[in-house]
Amino acid sequence: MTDTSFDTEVTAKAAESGANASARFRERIASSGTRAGVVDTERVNYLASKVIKGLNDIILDDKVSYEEYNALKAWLIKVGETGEWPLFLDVWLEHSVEEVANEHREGSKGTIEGPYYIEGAPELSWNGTIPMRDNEPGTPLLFEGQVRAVDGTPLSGAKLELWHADDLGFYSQFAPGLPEWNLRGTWTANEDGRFEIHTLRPAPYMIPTDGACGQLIEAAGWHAWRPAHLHFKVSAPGHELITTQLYFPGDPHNEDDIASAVKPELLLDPQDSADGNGFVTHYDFVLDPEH
Ligand code: MBD
Ligand code: FE
Repeated sequence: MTDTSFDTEVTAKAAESGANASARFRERIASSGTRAGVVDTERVNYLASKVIKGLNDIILDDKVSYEEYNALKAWLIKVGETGEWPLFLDVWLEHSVEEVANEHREGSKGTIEGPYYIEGAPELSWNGTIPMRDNEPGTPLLFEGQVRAVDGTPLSGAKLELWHADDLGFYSQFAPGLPEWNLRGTWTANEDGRFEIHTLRPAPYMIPTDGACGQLIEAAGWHAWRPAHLHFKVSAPGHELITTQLYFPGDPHNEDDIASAVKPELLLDPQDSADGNGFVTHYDFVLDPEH
């Protein structure tokens, strides 16, 4: 008998995950209570002028034709129609924003958040198992370690949020047919700042190919892959929250991540588990003090 339980995921479309990512981003901006999305007039004048001049310089230097200009226009319209602005921006620009934002850090390296984070994942104890389906495909992974301050003090009660794709590369709440919190959880470190996260080893991830981003990738002869990755947000009172991702050695896309988000410090070292069932890997998070 053929197992058809994952068919809904296979039909996930760029426009659906794009629409979800756009809606989630708008909600987060609206509920943040900050002035996120509002930038000083002087700064807008400076940056917008620079962007427009940069593009005009490219058009003049590279003698861009009407054919190319209209292809760009059609493509930009499609990015909006397929809801792929979050995907486009996070894949091709966020890594530089992150580099600027985290330049000052002395603790663990961060990297980009990407378009698929959702606040409020189920709370688990320091050694809990991530929410997953009964028949969830994938190899067990025990991810254990400690959260510390830069001076080495263990951060008792630190919070760790983890989200990752399933074995087919789909994120819950962005692809259809998955339980709401599938492969998303929030752990609270114990008295010693330690945690033991039980999850599955994620598979390499291909960004949707049937939307505007996929069209660009194909037209330019690029590839759509990100290496397998675990997304984390780690925080503790009085310390700067860190948003990061961790990767697996030997993944062919660690060297050519479409999102340019891999750093050598973010590679794990998974070992065969002592009980013969999957992998175990150790990683410590070091948080900078809040300034
Ligand atoms: C992802 O899963 C991701 O992490 C990023 C940065 C972009 C697209 C999909
Ligand atoms: Fe991701």
